[in-house]
Amino acid sequence: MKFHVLTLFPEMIENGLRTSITGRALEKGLLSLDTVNIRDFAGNKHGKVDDYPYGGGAGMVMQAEPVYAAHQYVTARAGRPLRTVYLTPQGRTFHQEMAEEFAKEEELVLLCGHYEGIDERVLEEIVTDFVSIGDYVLTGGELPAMVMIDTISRLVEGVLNNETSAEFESFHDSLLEYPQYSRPEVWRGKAVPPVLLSGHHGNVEKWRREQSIRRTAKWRPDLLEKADLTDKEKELLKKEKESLKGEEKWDSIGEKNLKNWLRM
Ligand code: 4GS
Repeated sequence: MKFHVLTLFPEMIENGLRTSITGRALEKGLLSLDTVNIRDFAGNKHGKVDDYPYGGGAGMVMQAEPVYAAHQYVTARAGRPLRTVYLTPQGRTFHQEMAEEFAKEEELVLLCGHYEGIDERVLEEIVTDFVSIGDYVLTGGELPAMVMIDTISRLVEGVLNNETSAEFESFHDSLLEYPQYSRPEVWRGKAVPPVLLSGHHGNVEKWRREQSIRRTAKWRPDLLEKADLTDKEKELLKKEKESLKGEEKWDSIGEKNLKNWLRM
């Protein structure tokens, strides 16, 4: 899959993505990353691409023409119109199913704004999808673009070591992941759940599935509505719900640790 990123900070995108799993996938040619510096399309020798907002107000606005020219350059090379995402708090909130949809595209353009945003007129001309990564204000669309590319990339065949591992993870079946443990067997007096050392694959799978359901009920009960549980699992859940009520939540675990750190 090919990602084209239109940005004033291409090095931010390059540094973020040519690392770790996405970095290896890019080297292998499973993914391709084309960062396009909007400043190269400034149309003036100073490379100026922003100006004051009409009507006044704080900050600067990215001008329409350099963004349009950069986008034209990318689509002309592709030889066809490309799905173009603009990262903005005004967009639809990004989620896993959206990533699955985008992963079907062969090429995707991501447009990153900086400063106070981009002249509305060019957005109306080129953007097919307005996407937000959450309700908070960032300095630019680069981090959101990287979040999207990272999420979409791991759905591309071959990017994860194990081709099947993406489908077993969080959100695929609307359940949270089960807890993970590694060596040593006992750490600070805390033992690894014995079933994981039993070598009984069936029991391990059963325990993990139960943990996923328990944890989802405890931390993200909203997700359970979408999960498809067997009748047996729904029974289990009913029983668990009572005992979950008395269980410690992250807030109180966090509070306890915070008091320790502060030596309270
Ligand atoms: C987001 C966000 C964002 C908004 C970009 C202020 C610079 C900034 N983009 N999801 N201008 N949250 N963008 O905060 O996508």
